[in-house]
Amino acid sequence: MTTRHTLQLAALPFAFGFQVASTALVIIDMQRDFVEPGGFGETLGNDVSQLARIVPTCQVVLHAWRAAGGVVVHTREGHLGDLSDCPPAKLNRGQPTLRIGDVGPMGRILIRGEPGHQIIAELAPLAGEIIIDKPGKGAFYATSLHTMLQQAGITHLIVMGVTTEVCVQSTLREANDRGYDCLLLTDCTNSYFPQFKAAALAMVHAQGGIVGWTAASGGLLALL
Ligand code: TIU
Repeated sequence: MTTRHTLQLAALPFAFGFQVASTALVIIDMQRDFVEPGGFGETLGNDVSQLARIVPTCQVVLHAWRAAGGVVVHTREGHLGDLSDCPPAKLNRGQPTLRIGDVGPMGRILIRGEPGHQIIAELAPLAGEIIIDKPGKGAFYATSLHTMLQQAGITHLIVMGVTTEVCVQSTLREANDRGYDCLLLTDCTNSYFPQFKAAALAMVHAQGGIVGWTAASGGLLALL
């Protein structure tokens, strides 16, 4: 199989056609701040063990995608040390136990370069893979992602990561508006709230794929 061969993946609402050569695997915010205790996710009051459950499946997909020769993009949500890229509306929202920039057990919460900002070891980027540092929920806002994807000839995205209804859904909507065909892998994304995950998945593929496609990873692995 060449990477230019068109593959048809069974998905909702109908088959997702793509070529590996023009598709990127986009892994959203699988960083310690969301997945491990003591980070941003837990300071917001969430049970982070929910998210860790998808890690083995994400790892299998990542290895298969790399073996197939596909482009890989990793994103990380985080801010500059002086918080100049963090709007007060985000900094002051809610009643977290620690705010963005405060010192926690994995360094300063949601700050670039701190231990909590690192992608988890199981999904660590390899040299040559794209890493997008983003200050917002969507991966296209205030980043060079669109330019980098265009330069790489990417038209389709296969998306996984956390959390389904926050950064993943924001990124899918941003990508959809920019003309990308997007597939979300249902067993490679998770939320702190199961009901929000279910609703977000349904919102993506409803109305004939108003935002994109959804499918479990098994079909993709079989094709690759
Ligand atoms: N809180 C929550 O569900 N998510 C985030 O704050 N960021 C991401 O989804 N990455």
